[in-house]
Amino acid sequence: MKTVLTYGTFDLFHIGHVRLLERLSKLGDRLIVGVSTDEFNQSKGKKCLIPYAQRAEIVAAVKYVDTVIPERSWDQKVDDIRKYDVDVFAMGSDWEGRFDDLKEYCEVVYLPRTEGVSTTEIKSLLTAFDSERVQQIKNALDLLNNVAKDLT
Ligand code: C2G
Repeated sequence: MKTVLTYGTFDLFHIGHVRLLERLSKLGDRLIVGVSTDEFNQSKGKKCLIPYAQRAEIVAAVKYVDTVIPERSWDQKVDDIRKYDVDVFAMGSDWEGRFDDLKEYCEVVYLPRTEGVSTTEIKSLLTAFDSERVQQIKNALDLLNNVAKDLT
């Protein structure tokens, strides 16, 4: 039984997360995912929109995932590798090199990120739909129309 372990926030779950989990599942027979708790995310300086319980339930519902555990600190990885007899620790390539110290305990793999999508980009798209922002855009368009009328 070859076990793969990864960690992540998985906020605003998107296709980049799905494609990573799919590829990770192909590295072994069992995929364990540590989902960052809300408290740990605060220590990472990451503001989550979706609370931990929902993020964990969404990841657990993904067919490529066998087990979900809470990620409460940076330092739990070695304990988790031992506890679950992990063969491969894998992350997306934005973490390239950051966890090479774990090579002492298991294989460490970094897989290419899915380009063009991220939780940050989705958040910025959401602000574009913010009603106040829409009103500002409407006001600007009205102004431009009036200027255009004056010029004709
Ligand atoms: N990811 C990806 N492609 C994207 C976005 C994310 O492959 N377009 C990968 C990341 O490389 C990471 C995983 O999906 O391996 C989860 O990404 P995040 O939810 O942003 O997790 P992160 O905040 O990087 O937390 O201890 C490690 C941390 O908990 C990782």
